[in-house]
Amino acid sequence: MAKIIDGKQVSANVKEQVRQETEALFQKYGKKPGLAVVIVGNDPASRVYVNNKKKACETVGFQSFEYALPEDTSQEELLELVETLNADKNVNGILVQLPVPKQIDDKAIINAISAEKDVDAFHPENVGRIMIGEYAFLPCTPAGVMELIDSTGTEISGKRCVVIGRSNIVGKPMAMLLLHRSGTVTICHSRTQNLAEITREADILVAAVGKANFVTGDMIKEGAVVIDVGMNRLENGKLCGDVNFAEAEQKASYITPVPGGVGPMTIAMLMKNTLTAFKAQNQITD
Ligand code: L34
Repeated sequence: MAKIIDGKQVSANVKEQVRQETEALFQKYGKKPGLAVVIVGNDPASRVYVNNKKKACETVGFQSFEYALPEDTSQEELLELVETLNADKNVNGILVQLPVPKQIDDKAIINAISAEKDVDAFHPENVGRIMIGEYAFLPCTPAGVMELIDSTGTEISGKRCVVIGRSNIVGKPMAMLLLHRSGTVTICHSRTQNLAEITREADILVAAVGKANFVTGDMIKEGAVVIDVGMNRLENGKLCGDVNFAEAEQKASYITPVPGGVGPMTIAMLMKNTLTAFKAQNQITD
């Protein structure tokens, strides 16, 4: 029976570290980090995530600025807001919650956010830095997954790591972070043949597919560490990951729940990135 990785606890530990450092820096410099979160439209899931981000800012002692824009906001209007936030000295981190409504090109928005304030690490400059291992911040979800794996004491070096999903936001950077830690990494996706054969080799399996209960027990190696990035809402309103938890917990050594696994870590790592951005923008090196 698998041990459950408590994402709430691990995220609380990360946030507590951020809180303490933030307080110490405030004592010394009289300034605190500021995070601007922009939400466009009325997606209820995005609303929940943005509220959780605001709450986390309070917990760690950051200033947070929320911009809730209507569903019919134009790309030009959003770009204008991003430019204003780029120039605002009180804003150290800018996050435009995705997805944005269809009249807005998310790439254009991401490109417009100044790379130093891009606490999601979605800007091409930051993505490129991750590829060469010289980064200021890591994308929040993959970075959170690394913390969760590390919380189990599992050695990554030399292990077979399989990532299911190849998105720019999770799958691709996830694979890169595991590679930086010397995992032997395979990325699987919708065109992968014999998927179960590949996933059954994984010592560390990360599911980022976006399909409820996609990973079944027979796809998991005995003793594997299973990380579920999925955040699927069932018809009954219940949240459900990409992994069939009841089956997987019979095989895995460690497994993350949904909710209470990767989601809270995404937010904790956002706090960490915002603190990093604040320090860099204020030339604080301690
Ligand atoms: N720009 N857009 C941008 N940055 C991000 O990092 C995100 N992401 C993803 C969606 N769009 C984004 C998030 O914030 C996913 N995501 C996210 C953040 C937090 C949670 C889930 C996804 C979260 O708090 N999850 C809780 C349950 C929340 C609920 O009840 O619905 C959990 O325990 O998993």
